[in-house]
Amino acid sequence: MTDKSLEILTEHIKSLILEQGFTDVTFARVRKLDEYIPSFTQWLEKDYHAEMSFMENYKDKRVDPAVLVPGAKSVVVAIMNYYPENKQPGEIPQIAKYAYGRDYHKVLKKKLLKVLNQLVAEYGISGRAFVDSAPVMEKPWGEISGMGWIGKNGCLIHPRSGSYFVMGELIIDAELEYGKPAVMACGSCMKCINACPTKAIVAPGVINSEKCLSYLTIEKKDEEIWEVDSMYNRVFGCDICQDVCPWNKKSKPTTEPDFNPRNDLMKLTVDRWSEYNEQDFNRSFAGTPLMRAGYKGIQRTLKKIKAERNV
Ligand code: B12
Ligand code: SF4
Ligand code: SF4
Repeated sequence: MTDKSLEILTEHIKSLILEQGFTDVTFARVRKLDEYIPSFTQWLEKDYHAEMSFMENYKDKRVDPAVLVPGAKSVVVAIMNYYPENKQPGEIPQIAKYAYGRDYHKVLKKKLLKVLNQLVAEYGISGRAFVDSAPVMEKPWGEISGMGWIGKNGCLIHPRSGSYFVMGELIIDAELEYGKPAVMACGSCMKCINACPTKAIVAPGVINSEKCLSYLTIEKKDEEIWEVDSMYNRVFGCDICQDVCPWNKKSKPTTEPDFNPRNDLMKLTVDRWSEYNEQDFNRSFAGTPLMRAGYKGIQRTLKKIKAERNV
């Protein structure tokens, strides 16, 4: 391909992605993620993945998209802002902002597949779409492609959009024009590390999941949460280390209707939660991220929140 045709194809993919409502898109050449292997290996060795044993699987594929998708040449990184226009009142049990509306896996995957199908039809390109659905190291690809840097809070930060976005990728067999790796811009700031109530950020960018309220409320399967003294009023996920980040000061509300808050989310007091039985819960929250914790997971966390409040 000539430089001109690379440029044309890259611009075409960019406009297809942005037409789907994504906030930004960047491109990286497929290669092994050599510089990330030591930190990832250490993270696993220290058991910072807690009981997420799926993080131990398919390491060869996780660190090299060419093993995951044979013939792959490019990673297309797409992000979508989910920052809500209105937030839950602080006194009710808090749901992380990414979980206010429809499950992002479904929203992003559908859009990425639309783009992929068009590329298949127009150019005979082949590839796969991923949204946290397979062993892909999404944040490192965000860094390499120039989308943003991995902040001390462990989240990818976009210089203009902050970190309230979710991400997905197309891994395709066509060459494109690639971005330059992003430069870390946290500087001497330590706000997230100091604000994390459970001290789960054990080093800049390194999260000990066992202590992280996001892990404990979403991924942990046991019937009781013993690892932390308090839930800090988090019933599903946690945004504390993002809320304090100066790069999120200018966050703009999402334009994706699927991310609008479901049902009576703004009024979910402890009492209102108590009125839900499993059937109501499943009916109300079908298709939302809350199904990952499920009725039992949410009830388990609420039990701890209630015990702390003595209600
Ligand atoms: C496992 C996981 C979790 C775990 C662990 C969190 C973590 N930070 O690793 C738990 C359950 C705690 C979690 C929580 C959350 N998650 Co999560 N999670 C993932 C998942 C599935 C894998 C991340 C992973 O590989 N972690 C392992 C660590 C070791 O890798 P890493 O974070 O990429 O870190 C690299 C750098 O830190 C770097 N590094 C560190 N030190 C050094 C030093 C040197 C010298 C170098 C070169 C590199 C380097 O190397 C690491 C790789 O080795 C991704 C999806 C995916 N498939 O990638 C979503 C993902 C990261 N999560 C996401 C979200 C939204 C969240 C929450 C915000 C949800 C919430 N509100 O509750 C929280 C945020 C918690 C936090 N502060 O990070 C988004 C993040 C979007 C963004 N802007 O960054 C992702 C990308 C999902 C998506 N598709 O949108 N998550
Ligand atoms: S998500 Fe919450 S508990 Fe986890 S590292 Fe950030 S502030 Fe700490
Ligand atoms: S709060 Fe400060 S240190 Fe933490 S991610 Fe944001 S800029 Fe970086």
